[in-house]
Amino acid sequence: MIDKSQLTIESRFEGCLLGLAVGDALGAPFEGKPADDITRQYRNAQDLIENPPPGELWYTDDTQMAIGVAESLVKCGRINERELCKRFAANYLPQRGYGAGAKVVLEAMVDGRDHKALAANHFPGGSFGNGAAMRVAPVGLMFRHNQKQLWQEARLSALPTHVHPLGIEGAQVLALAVGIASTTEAFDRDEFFTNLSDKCNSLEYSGPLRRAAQLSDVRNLALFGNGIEATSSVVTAIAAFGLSPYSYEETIGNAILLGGDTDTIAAMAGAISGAYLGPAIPNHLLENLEDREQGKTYLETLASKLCAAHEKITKTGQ
Ligand code: RVK
Ligand code: MG
Ligand code: MG
Repeated sequence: MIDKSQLTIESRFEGCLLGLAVGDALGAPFEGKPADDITRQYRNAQDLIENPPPGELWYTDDTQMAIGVAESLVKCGRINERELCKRFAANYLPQRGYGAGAKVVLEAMVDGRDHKALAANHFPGGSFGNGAAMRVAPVGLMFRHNQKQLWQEARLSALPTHVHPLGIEGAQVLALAVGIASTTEAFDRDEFFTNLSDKCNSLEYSGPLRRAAQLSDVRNLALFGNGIEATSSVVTAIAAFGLSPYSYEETIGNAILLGGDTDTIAAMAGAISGAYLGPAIPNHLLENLEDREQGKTYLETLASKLCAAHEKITKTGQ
């Protein structure tokens, strides 16, 4: 077992945000492909990590929206709906590739139309896509010291776009996985999955989380799903981390080899892995991550600001 007691909190915040962005960007070229197409090209996770598609690693909506969540937490110290929507609208770039319903809601936000009505009604009962979970990692970091508050704040971070209970709970479970990973010194699989499954309200999450605790063969990871729905991707990402907690490369590589919603499953798995391992992302990937206005350097600074905001709330007991 690897002892993480020497890691600084800040290095875990940075590992998490960069881990999310690199997982998202490396998974993006494979999004929507069947697993067979990817495994014909790559023998295993290590092969994919060592031979990524050529060119810059360009992140998608997952990272773009996680940036908005982190920025709003830095500014307000907690989820403030108004500020969060303001950040989502200011950062919206359609070419990052959004979910079909999320696009409609975000464009209403940008235009100042009634986005709340769209979030509630565009899909009957609201969206159960994984869009609230893919962006929630900063909430897990910010409230890592208080699981009850983490659970409530993750819910608030979902609501502007995802009001379906399964869309919300997916975000809560993923935030909790990040929070626990970021405070864990020596990973204990049973304890990790029991903590998560005990907190769930829905069997859709608690059942697969209990099964993920028993997972030992990567060939069975696909049983957890590779879809765009929160229930077929959130536990998959957590299970990918649980299979290889000692290796960022294995974690995101295995997530991408599943095919389907590769950018998002790798983003979520990468965020958890980075929160646990800190600086563990291979240099050749990190150096290739886009580094313009809100690229690598911006993410590093944002992680540092989020860490300062977290330390402020833990000192003041907010
Ligand atoms: C393009 C029926 C529903 C539903 C409901 C389905 C980006 C719809 C990211 C919908 C992620 C899709 C992903 C995604 C994140 C959701 N009834 N179908 N109640 N709720 N769906 O549109 O932000 O890649 O097919 O809310 O959750 O990389 O289009 O977006 O992979 O799930 O999109 O849900 O998507 P949305 P999102
Ligand atoms: Mg995406
Ligand atoms: Mg995706």
